[in-house]
Amino acid sequence: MLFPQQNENRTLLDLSGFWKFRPDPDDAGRNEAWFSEGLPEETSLIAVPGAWNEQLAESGLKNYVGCGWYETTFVSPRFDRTANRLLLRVGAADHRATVWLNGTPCGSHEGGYLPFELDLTESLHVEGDSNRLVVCVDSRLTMETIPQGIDPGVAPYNGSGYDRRHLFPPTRFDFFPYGGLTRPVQLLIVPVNRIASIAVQGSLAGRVEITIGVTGSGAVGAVEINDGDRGCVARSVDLVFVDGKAVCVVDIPNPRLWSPLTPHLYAAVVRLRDSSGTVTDRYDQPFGIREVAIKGGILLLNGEPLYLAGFGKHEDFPIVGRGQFRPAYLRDFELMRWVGANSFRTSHYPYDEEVLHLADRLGFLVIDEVAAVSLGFPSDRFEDLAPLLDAHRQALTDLIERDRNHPCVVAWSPMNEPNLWSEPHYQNDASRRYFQTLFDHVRSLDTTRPTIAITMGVFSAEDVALEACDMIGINRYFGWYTEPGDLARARVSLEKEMDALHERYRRPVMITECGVDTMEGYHATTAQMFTEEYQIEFLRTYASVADHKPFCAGFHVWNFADFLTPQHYRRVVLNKKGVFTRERNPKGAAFFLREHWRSLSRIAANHRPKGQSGSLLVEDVKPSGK
Ligand code: GCB
Repeated sequence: MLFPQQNENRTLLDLSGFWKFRPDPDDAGRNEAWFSEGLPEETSLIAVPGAWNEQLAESGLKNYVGCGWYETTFVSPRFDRTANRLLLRVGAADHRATVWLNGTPCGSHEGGYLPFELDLTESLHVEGDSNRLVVCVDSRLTMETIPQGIDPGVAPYNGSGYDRRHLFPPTRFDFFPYGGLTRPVQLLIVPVNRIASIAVQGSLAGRVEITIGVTGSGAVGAVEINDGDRGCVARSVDLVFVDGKAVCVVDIPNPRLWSPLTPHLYAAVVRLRDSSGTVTDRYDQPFGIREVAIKGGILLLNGEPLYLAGFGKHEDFPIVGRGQFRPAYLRDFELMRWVGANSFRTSHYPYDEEVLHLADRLGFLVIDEVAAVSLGFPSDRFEDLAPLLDAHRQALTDLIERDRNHPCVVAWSPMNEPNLWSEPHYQNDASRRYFQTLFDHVRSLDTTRPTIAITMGVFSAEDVALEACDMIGINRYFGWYTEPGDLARARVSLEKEMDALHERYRRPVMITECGVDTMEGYHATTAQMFTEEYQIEFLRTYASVADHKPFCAGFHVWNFADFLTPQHYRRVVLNKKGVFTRERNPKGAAFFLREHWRSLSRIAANHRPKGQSGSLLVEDVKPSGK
């Protein structure tokens, strides 16, 4: 789905602001027709975008999982209704939304974290009149949604005696289940016959293939490649659309490659013209030219070995929750650059599109993940997995369609830690087929990026999820959840496992998570869990293992910042594994990583984020001082 754009053919109206809001724990709203009569009297105000939980905590919304009704009004804009449509674009409604305009249903959407559009034109009042827009957002999850929820019909304890209800609010995952309209809600006035999709793929030689999808018929198109101040550097011949699609190839002479050090962006400017030659639609699609490949078991960017240094993150901020928070996005990039990271993972769901635009512009690499976290399968029969598999495939399709043009995206992650709870119905032919189908699906949509399977340790190298992927990501907590406090044993376990994975698969292996809960201000002279010194020594241990294995494609610390979790005795409000606090203040580990990553020759010159200084001449890892 195209990111919204304002230009001479497209108008963008922002509906951000304070809307009326009412939670609906009893699901009364539909019976009482709140969608046509408007929300009942006792409503709160709510900021859109923003999760409802923290902003309305005192009204009882802190741990609320259920339906919430939103209402706002807008005046019908002036536009030619024969030639244009008015679309509603929702950046993300977590996790399901139904929309009414002036009491008429306009459609619904399943799945959070990803955008959707609905056509409002037919229900729109005449120009100048006010319209009532009502959106019902439901944050409940089921066993057939991505992410999955907790099935109330299933026995509370799993095969290993682990209580499925152990968290409050109950979730399958270790991050807070925020609900609401978390990303922008916008109105778009777009031509009836319009550009609906653009996929750009460039080769290092400067050959660029552009695939364009359109709605309607009769249009002729053309593409120009713009290179900022240099203006147009290549243009296509006229394109005729067949079945709503056209493909063109253009050559850019002496292409400037995208890399973290030189995040150079071009724009593919696509125009549609009608039979009289008038431009009827235009879309400027940014893209970068770079190549990600795996050769001889090594991950490469533009033909050079790539070492990913960075973090697993979360979209989690005080008060807005998972809501859009632009100043914080920039601050996080500032801090990642300061600390010497060149990459991050969108753990455990697709992030705001604006984050990816920033990563393109600022030169960071991204492992892009869908929200399939801690999967649990309902049976040993592949046929019974169909509803979940459909939702999972759809989430991947939507993610790839949204993000495929971002040069920052270096790999697709179709899941995080399936089988976290040692659920039954795993590690069998049905789950093997499930993963094979998923990875095949990703490859059918994009062959230009590797897939990564991110697993935890129970089945280690035997894990069925690893069989069909291109790269292996391991989340390991030796020295924390196992071998607590014992970093010497942790090192041995980590080395042994990485070597075994390499031996068996000969694919790049990366540490996608490792970390320890750390209370800022706690100190000790000996290895003592929860202290700042322990976090430093833990990360030093993992970094030294990862940095010295040529097949290791990187090392991501869990987590960039402390983040809110559901309530549980093992979390003191937050998961405290952040290298920064939730407010983005550094713990001691931030200074360790800054020194370490700056001295690391494996983060080659062109993979260091722009502005990152440090010697590039060091032959090998230089341990940091202590
Ligand atoms: C993991 C999960 C992550 C958790 C983390 C932890 O393996 O992928 O979601 O937050 O462990 O801190 O336990």
